[in-house]
Amino acid sequence: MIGGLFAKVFQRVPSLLYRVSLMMKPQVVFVLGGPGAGKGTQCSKIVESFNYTHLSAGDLLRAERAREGSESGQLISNYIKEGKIVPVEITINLLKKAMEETMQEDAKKFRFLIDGFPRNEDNLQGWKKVMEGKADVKFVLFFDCGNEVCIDRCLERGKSSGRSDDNRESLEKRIQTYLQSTRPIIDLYEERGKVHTIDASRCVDEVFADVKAVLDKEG
Ligand code: UP5
Ligand code: MG
Repeated sequence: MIGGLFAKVFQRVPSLLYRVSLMMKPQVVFVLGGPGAGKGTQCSKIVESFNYTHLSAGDLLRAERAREGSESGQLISNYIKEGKIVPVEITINLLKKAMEETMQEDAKKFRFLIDGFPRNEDNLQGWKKVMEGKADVKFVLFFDCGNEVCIDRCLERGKSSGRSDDNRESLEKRIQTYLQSTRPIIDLYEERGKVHTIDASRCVDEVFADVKAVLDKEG
């Protein structure tokens, strides 16, 4: 009787372990789009309704820039102002650390929105090198928005954001970087059938209605 019970429990251990190990593997949605397309705004709304943790690569870099004793602070500062993409070694370490810390705090928090990354080929290679096999990229949420709308939104925000790159000069560079380096990455995922494109030029709630429909379907 007791032997039978043990046998049953032990039979289930491998499947339980398998399920736990699946649970522990981070599930990632890359959130991409031009500067000011509304990535951060929509990620905040997603977090309110779905079990995701929002990690903005730009926010992590800005925090590292401000951290006392940071060896990369000055480099990050220059890159951001010039709208250039910071070398991936810096960004990937910040993302990995943030993911690990989140999951160490609460193992159930294994779903991540990675906002503003990967932005170029270097980012993609860095992700592959460090994270391939350790995290699953489910799909890309692409906030598609015209350049003029993007610029206007950032300039408007620039009146109060204090961001060193919310000015016309930096914005023109950010848009160029986006078109030349980030769009090809989105296209690459598109070819693999992994992109959900959202028309981000509409008002916040209309955009979110489409985002919600995607997440309801994809989980
Ligand atoms: N707003 C938002 N949605 C709106 C809507 N539907 N209608 C009207 N207004 C809307 O929104 C921008 C502004 O628009 C806000 O005022 C908002 O209220 C309004 P936000 O949600 O902040 O847009 P987002 O797409 O997040 O814009 P952000 O400026 O953050 O995008 P970027 O991609 O340019 O900035 P990020 O912080 O990701 O990166 C900054 C820099 O960091 C990069 O240029 C680069 O130098 C560096 N970086 C790297 O080097 N590597 C990385 O991996 C990431 C960043
Ligand atoms: Mg943002």
